[in-house]
Amino acid sequence: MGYYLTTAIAYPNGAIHIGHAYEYIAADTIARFKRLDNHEVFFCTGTDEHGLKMLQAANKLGITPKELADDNAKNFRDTQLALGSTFDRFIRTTDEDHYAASQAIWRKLEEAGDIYLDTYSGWYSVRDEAFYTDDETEVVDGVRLSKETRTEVTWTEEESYFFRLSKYQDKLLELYKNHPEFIGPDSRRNEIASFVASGLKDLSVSRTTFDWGVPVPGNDKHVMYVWIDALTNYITAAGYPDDEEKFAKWWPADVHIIGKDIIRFHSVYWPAFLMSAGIELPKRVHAHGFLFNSGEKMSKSVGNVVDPLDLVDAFGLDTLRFFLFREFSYGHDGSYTKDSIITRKNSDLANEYGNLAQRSLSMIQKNCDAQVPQPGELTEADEKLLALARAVPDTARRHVDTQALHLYVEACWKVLSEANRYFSAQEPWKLKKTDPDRMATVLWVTIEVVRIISILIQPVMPESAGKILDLLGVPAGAGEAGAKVLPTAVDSGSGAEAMGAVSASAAIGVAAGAAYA
Ligand code: ME8
Repeated sequence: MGYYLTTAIAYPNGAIHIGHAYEYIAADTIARFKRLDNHEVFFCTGTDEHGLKMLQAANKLGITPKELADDNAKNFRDTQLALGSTFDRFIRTTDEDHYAASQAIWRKLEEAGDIYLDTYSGWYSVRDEAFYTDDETEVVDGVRLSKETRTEVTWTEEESYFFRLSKYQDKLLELYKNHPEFIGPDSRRNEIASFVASGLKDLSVSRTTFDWGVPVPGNDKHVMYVWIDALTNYITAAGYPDDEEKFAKWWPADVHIIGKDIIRFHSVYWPAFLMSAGIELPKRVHAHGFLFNSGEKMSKSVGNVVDPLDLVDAFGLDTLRFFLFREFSYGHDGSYTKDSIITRKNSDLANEYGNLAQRSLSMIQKNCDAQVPQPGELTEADEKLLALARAVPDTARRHVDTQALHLYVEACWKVLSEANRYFSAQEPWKLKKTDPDRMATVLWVTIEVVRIISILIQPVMPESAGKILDLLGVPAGAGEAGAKVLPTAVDSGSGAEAMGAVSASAAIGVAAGAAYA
């Protein structure tokens, strides 16, 4: 089954920051989870290179916007790779196929009678690349700001094409009512529905005062409003308009992962454009919260922009990836400090996961000839723990499908906590002398749980979970029909026997612990 997911495409007008990384790592985790669960995945990300914001940033540096975009798009791409992102396409809105797709959708909107020429006068925020009405702005200390985003707006008056957004008000309200899953998390839906219900004005969709954009077909004086071309990236990547086979395979997208500040563009404008063009709507738009550094919004002027690779250097990639979903609800804002990362690393990773793996594996190494032990008859406590672990794949699937990544990780950690309690209560180190068969069973149950959770958590921590699976002798093959794929964890009745020898490395304990030391 195919699964198409996207991130927002970032403005490459500056450096990539931890807020961007939060989105990329989340999307990558979902992509990896879906692959593990035997879906064919298409994961698209990229950069949004047109518009006044890019032009102004380039002017300040004395370079062309294309030069600025080339430099920074490379940085965004390389950083995503360094964050472990497994995207299938990195789209740049200056790509040739994207010009073709943007012009094709424009013509569709025109054919539907939804584009007309008029004059725009109103407030424009370059920071947001958004238009605001008079009452959506206010003057503070002599500067006019958008009330919602607090960014400066400037008066703009020019000939412009308009899109008949007002025509889609009722259809959009119907969409939110009939497909409540279209906007996630649930809490965002009402906010959007009441914005639409309060009345939609037609949208200015072209500019004439600069030319850094996709030319409007048939009128070279105009370039498209940057959001028209930006949103279109999602269908360009899926093959629109020429590659019909590809488009049929991937579109509609399963989910657009975005931040909360751009939900209006994705859940109001984008579906309206698609309805007008007669193109199917994406199945879901999920907005995550904002990430703050020690409670402060990151900004270049405050000088607290955090380079995600600095955090990777300081804590390790898997720790960072894990921390983001263990610490915050994927939908709400979150504030982190270096101390909060260290605490999670020590308590959740080193203690609950690393130690459990290390203690059970080193006992097997020493006492069971480094072979997965044969379990004897299972007690109620054994059965209870195994049942808990075997229920997690379905729970995880459910949470990943609604992008509740924190609940997916939490479900895994609940089982690990339970397994730690079980291990302490069973005291296998004492059984060694009194009842070696029972010791073997306890060790088998424990590593069976470690195996299931390690398989499940690979999308979040590919390297560390992979290392533990290697120690368990679980063969690689995630994404194929190998033993690391998710369904194995479900039909795991005979799971541990299939593992074979645990790593014969004398460093077993060290290596298992080292994943989180
Ligand atoms: O909005 N925490 O680009 P962008 C979490 N080009 N997420 C954050 C964040 C933070 N502190 N700061 C930004 C744009 N983001 C448009 C998108 S899509 C067709 C066009 C998120 O570079 C933000 O919400 O300003 C968005 O999803 C993404 O990073 C890119 O932001």
